[in-house]
Amino acid sequence: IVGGVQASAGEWPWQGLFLKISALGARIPICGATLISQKWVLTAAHCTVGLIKLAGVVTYTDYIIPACLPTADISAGELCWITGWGSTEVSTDARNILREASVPVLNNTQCSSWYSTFNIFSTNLCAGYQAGGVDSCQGDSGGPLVCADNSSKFYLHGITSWGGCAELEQPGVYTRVSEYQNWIST
Ligand code: 4AZ
Repeated sequence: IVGGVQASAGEWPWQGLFLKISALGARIPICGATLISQKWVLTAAHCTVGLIKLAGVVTYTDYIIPACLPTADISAGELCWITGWGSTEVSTDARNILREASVPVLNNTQCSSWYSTFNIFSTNLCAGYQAGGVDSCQGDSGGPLVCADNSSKFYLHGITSWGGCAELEQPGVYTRVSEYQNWIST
């Protein structure tokens, strides 16, 4: 996360992390993930495959709580939260402490005009600022973009996917979770 702050313990209790165990036993962070039930985690397809079934059943605690799945699409202008252990600047390695930042949802037409050489599909959601400065980055992908409803309940609206890292007119591109509601729930 670029342009964010450290999260406090238990603030984002659905945040997951995929680690690779190297041949020498080192734990190497690969991607973020989001807990959506006692058995299932959502991540980005380029991390592994999108829906991961856990080997066991997770016991919820104050620090382990799933994010809700959205029941409606999110509107442009809504302020949401991105979290992860990814880079805090362009081309640096992942960090040890979870970080958070808030970013507004952009409309896809605006986002497409900035990403002129890439396709922005209706299954994408863009979030960030025209000037950049606040964004997800390398190592955050697969992790959540959550938005609170008016009773402060958090819904998973995006899965961190691709983009620049906090650069001018290159907002973060996320998977629009509301477009995958049927696939996730069946
Ligand atoms: C990455 O490389 C990455 N700002 C993830 C998200 C974004 C850029 C890069 C979006 O994992």
